[in-house]
Order: sequence, then structure tokens, then C-alpha cells
Amino acid sequence: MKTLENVAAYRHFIDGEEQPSAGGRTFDVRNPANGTLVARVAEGGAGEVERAVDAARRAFADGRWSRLPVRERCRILSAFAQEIERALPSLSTLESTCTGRPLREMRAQLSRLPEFYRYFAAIARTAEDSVTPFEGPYLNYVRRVPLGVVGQITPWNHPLLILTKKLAPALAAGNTVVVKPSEYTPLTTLALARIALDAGMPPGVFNVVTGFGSEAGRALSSHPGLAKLDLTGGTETGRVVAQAAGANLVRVNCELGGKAPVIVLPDADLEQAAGGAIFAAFIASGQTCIAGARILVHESQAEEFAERMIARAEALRLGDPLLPSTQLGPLVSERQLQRTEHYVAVGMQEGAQIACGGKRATAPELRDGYFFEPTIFTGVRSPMRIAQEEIFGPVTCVLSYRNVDEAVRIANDIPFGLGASIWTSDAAKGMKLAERLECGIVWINDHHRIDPALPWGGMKGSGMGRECGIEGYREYTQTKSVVVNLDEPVDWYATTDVVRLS
Ligand code: TXE
Repeated sequence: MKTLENVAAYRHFIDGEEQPSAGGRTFDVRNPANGTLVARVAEGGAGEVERAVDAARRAFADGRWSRLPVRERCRILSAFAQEIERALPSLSTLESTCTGRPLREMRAQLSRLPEFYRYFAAIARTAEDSVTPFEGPYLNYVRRVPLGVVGQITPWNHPLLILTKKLAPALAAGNTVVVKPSEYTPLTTLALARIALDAGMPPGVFNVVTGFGSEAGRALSSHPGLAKLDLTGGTETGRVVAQAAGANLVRVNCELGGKAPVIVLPDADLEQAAGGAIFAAFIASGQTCIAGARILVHESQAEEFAERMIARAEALRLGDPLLPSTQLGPLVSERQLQRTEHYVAVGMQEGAQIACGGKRATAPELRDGYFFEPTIFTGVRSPMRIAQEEIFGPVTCVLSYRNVDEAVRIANDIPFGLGASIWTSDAAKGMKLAERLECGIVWINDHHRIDPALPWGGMKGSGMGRECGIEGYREYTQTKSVVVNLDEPVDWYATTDVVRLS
């Protein structure tokens, strides 16, 4: 049992230093697998955000990062990537302890992080500016320059991966950053800021303010000193944050909710597709914005397919996330657990059938954690709330369709549009179908697969803007045009000649 004296204490990371909150306010971070106290963390508000933005503004203005020769900036990013690689075992354990996600998942996910810093460093190092076909004796060259101070607000489901998708391009492009991580999972973000400093990143470039969304998050998103605000969170949070930033004419990138369809075409290998659907639905206990939450199966195969999924779901091993045998961890919080239970009740009221799961896990060793059994609803129709609203728990719905047109209608009949997957043995058929889906990312015979080069973002209520890829890098830059007159300047008032100005 941890006593208050030996609980780890974490503070904000501002200007290259750990800093407490004014008044010494703190909040607790607990392990969702067993409720134990993991750490006491400084609770920031407007004052701490002000300090962090000011440090980032100074770091940007004096050019210690933004005007560093790009080669040097990339060298530091490569050193950062290398230090992250070295720290992967401890980062994975800490991430697993705070999110409740199985260590196996965290290791697989975090092992990709260094690649993102190397990829964006390579883009910055190889980026070439352009020259426009400006008419007349002029040279118009267009440079891409950093934006300034950017605010990044991140969630608890993939704390380091989601941060990295924003941080790597922001830093590579020369911006300075203030991050407000989720109040549930701030520890690895603080650890990452320390690693960056140790890898040679100048103080003030990467700052972290910990605290709650309603206070620290609100202060950051409404700060007029930002050049951009980048959020991953719930759709409601996205609306609030975009309004606050918009009032200051701060550009906004939002990666919000989702409810991905998994479309199983009749020609698919059903066993492979069932494995894919289970992976899509239950990785991270369904707490991902691309969770396969609607499994669309041809009516002639729906029953058989559901049976295959049920067999696999019932075989999933729930347990201590740190054990290598564990396949499904707890939900991140009591709140997510209650939300999941609420939606299961809604589904039953709506007339859907629980084919497996549907309740909190009852094994004695799981009772102190937020564990919920993997749950499959059958008999679901698209207008039902369980098929329309983001549950963000280990719950998925099987829906049947009569033909491909109906599958497309169901897939698109939702306010979200982030990810989707198609399972088929005919890639051309899959590609044709992909064209008809209203979403930002479509996998064919896979799901959840990411890469730093993949432009990531949604349509409709799933957000605006794109992370990653060359587009994601560009969104952390702005153009600056320089127009050089290669001839004698026109003395406008000294002549009566007709001179074209445009
Ligand atoms: O996320 P929040 P919550 C969805 C998912 C989940 C629901 C609620 O459906 O069930 O959102 O989760 C900060 N101003 N997603 O409430 O609140 C907050 O502190 C500024 C989808 O935990 O959106 C945290 O750092 N910031 C999603 C971040 O926003 C505010 C991932 C996200 O938290 C704020 C997470 C405010 N007013 C949840 N309110 C995805 N796309 O993957 C909160 N925050």
C-alpha cells in the first residue's frame, strides 16, 4: 500500500524546468486496473498556462528553435527519437499503468514513436520551397515558415501516440509547443518532455501544463497568444475548443469521435474477417476513435459471422494489463465504465440482443478495476442509438445488409466519418467501395494500421484538418511569399504610362 509520502509527485514542465502550481494544487492519477494511487500531479490553471505560453513565445521569438539551421533541428529530433527508443520499456510500463491498456499493446504502439520524429525530421530536412510563375520581371519565391506557439490538447486513450502525431510535425517545422495532456494520463507526456530536454531540445520549446480540461484546457484553448490549437478529444469538446480558439482567430485542428464501420463483403474469408472485426472492436477495450463499432455483414452470413465473433470475444483474456498474457485491460475510468454500462442498457431498451458480455467483469481479481466484458450486440438497426453514438468501450454491434448499396447507406448514415474497413477477397471491389464511404481513412483487409506518412483525420463530425503525412507537416507551417523586382522599380507618380499592377 502506498502512503502519501512515497507516492510519486509530478509537476508541470515549463521552460525546461519542473514547476509546481501556484498554491501547490494537485490531483491524483490512479491505476484503472486496481484503483491504486500512482501519482500526485500539479493541477494547473490559467496562471500556469500563461507561464507556459510565455516561455514558448520567448523560445519562438529568439529563434533558439525556429531559426536553428534545419540540419541542427533535425539532428536534435533524431537524438530525441533515439532517447525515446532507449526509454521504451519504462514508457510502455508507465503508459500501461495509467491507461489500463495491456503492456503488449503499449509496447507495439510505442515502438512506432521514434519513427514519427525521424519521418518529420526527414520532411523538414528535404522540404523544398517553390517559385511561382509570377508575371513580369519578378521572382516570387514561397517559403514555408513555422506558425509560432501551438497548443496541443490530448486525450487518455493513446497518450503518447496521439501527442506524437501532433508534436513531431510541430517541432520539425520549428514551432514551440504547450501541451495539456489528459488529466487521466499526464505522466508519460511529462516524461517525454524531460527526454526531449536531455536530447538537446532547448528549454521552452516543449512545455507541458497538467490539469483538467475545464480549467487548464479551457485556458489554453482560449489563449490569444497561440498560432494554432490542435485537439484530440470528444466531439463536444471539439466544439467548445474550436469556438474558444476561433474567437481569437487561432487556427484549429480537431480529431474527434468516430464509430467505424467494418464492412464484410460476402466474398471475404470469414474467419480472417471475424479476427479483423474483433481486433477492430476490442483493441484498447474499444476506446479508440476508429473502433470497429458497427460490423456490417451480408444478411445471408450475419448469423454465422456473429457466431465466429462471439467465440473469439469470449476467448479474450481479461486481466492485469502488465501481464504478458492479458489481451483486454480495464476501461480508463469509472466514468467510461458507467458510460459503457449506460449504452448497454440503452441497446437492450432499443430491442437489440446481447450475444455476449454485457456486464462488468466479475472475477475476484478484476473487481477493483474498471473491467467490462467484451460485448456484442446482434439484431441492431442503424437508427438505434447504440449504432449511432460513440460508446468508447468494448461494445460492438452487428448489423446486416441486403446488398452493397444498403451497406454503403448504413456505413454513411452517421454523423461521424473517421475510419472504416472493408473485408473482401477482391481488392478491386474493395477499392470501388472505398470511394463511396464518407470517411477520412479506409483500410482494406486490415484495421487500425497507422504510419507517420498516412494523412489522419475525419470527415463530418469527426473533426477538421489532417495529422501526419506531408499534409500534416504543412498544417504546422504557413507560407511566406517574397516578391523580388528584377527590373528598375516603377516610379508610379512620376509617369503617366499605363503600367499593369496585376
Ligand atoms: O474526453 P475529452 P473525455 C470521446 C469518447 C469519450 C468522450 C469523453 O467518446 O467517451 O469523448 O471522453 C480536454 N476545453 N473521446 O471526456 O473531455 C481534456 O482535459 C479544453 C474521443 O475524457 O474530450 C483532455 O485533455 N480542453 C477521443 C482532452 O480535452 C478540454 C479521445 C480530451 O478529453 C475541455 C477521447 C475544454 N472545455 C475521448 N474539456 C478520440 N478522438 O480518440 C476537456 N478537455
